[in-house]
Amino acid sequence: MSRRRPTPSPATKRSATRRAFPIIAWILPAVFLLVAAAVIATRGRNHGIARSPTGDFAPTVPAPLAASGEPPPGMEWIPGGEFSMGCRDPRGIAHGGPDAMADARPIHRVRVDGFWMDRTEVTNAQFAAFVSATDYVTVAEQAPRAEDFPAAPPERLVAGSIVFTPPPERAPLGDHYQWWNYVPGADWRHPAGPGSDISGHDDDPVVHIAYADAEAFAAWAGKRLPTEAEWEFAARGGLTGALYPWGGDFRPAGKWAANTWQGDFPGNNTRDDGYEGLAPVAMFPPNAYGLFDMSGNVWEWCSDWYRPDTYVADGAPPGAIIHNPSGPAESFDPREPGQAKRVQRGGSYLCSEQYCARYLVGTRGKGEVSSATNHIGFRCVKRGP
Ligand SMILES: [Ca+2]
Ligand SMILES: [Ca+2]
Repeated sequence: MSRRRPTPSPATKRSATRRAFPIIAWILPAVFLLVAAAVIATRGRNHGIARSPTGDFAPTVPAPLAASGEPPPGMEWIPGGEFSMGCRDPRGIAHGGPDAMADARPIHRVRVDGFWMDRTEVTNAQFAAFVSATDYVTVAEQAPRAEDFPAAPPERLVAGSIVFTPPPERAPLGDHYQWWNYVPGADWRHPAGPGSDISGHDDDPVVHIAYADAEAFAAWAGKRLPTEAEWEFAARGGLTGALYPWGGDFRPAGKWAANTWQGDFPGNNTRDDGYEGLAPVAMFPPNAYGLFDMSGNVWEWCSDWYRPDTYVADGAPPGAIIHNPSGPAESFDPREPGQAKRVQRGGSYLCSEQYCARYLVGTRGKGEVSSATNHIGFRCVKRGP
């Protein structure tokens, strides 16, 4: 049997409204508080990044696969799993810098298998052991060949590398020739050129490393260079959409978390983080996977060719999960279309929010494969069980 609800009279409505008012007065603030708490909780889980309406950063899901056997010396187990790869436009956020970082979008879903990764950037001592065992000669130690540089005068075909040389005064940030110089005699043993050396710097990351040098070391060590996806998965340390390998604050608890640049780039380095140039490896806390200096100190080579549209051109439909991506078949950088470039990740001690905020974990860098400088190094990975 159903009972028809009587139509209330205006007086009854007013009476009901008066009765309901205390309830409304109680419910509305409660709903507001619940919504506010949910927003705060969501921001907490995403380490300072508010979710966009598209919800493009989905939770990182580490794989359950555990490491088996003894860890290789100096390496950490990275479990692999699913994560959202890329970076939102960081302009406007604190320390986000002036670059839209368009080459790091769309943010997309990737799965990588588990692997071992060097805990630190490869050091001078480690590279010296490789050279001692193999008599390897780096690209920077070899004179450029005339057939590769037909327009260069013979006196310019001398071995050397590119060294950061800060100008005495403020320089326009659009002209990097103001602070990069090709220095004859600069190489991994002489980071600033002839007259400099690495004595006492065994634990500094090795620099002036061209891509072929990094590959040669990795092969000798029974390792390989990471793919860009492996590198970013490892750098994120299991966090979801975080700005940095350690979370959402550039300086957690007021402490420096990476070796970057403070002061007016490129002429005034205030070295507030304790280091004007290179820091020995592992001077700042590791991320949750036990990896040091994934942000800052030296750039790290990855095995992928660089294209600014890699994430667009992978052709994956929306929602697809790309498994172990290894990058495009060939390099193309519209800014320097004739140069073959590989991906570099993590930024360096020269990264500044004024100029290059690529200490942000999802951002991408690139380098011409034969060009070494005194802020480019690498670390290796090794396939796991
Ligand atoms: Ca510094
Ligand atoms: Ca680094």
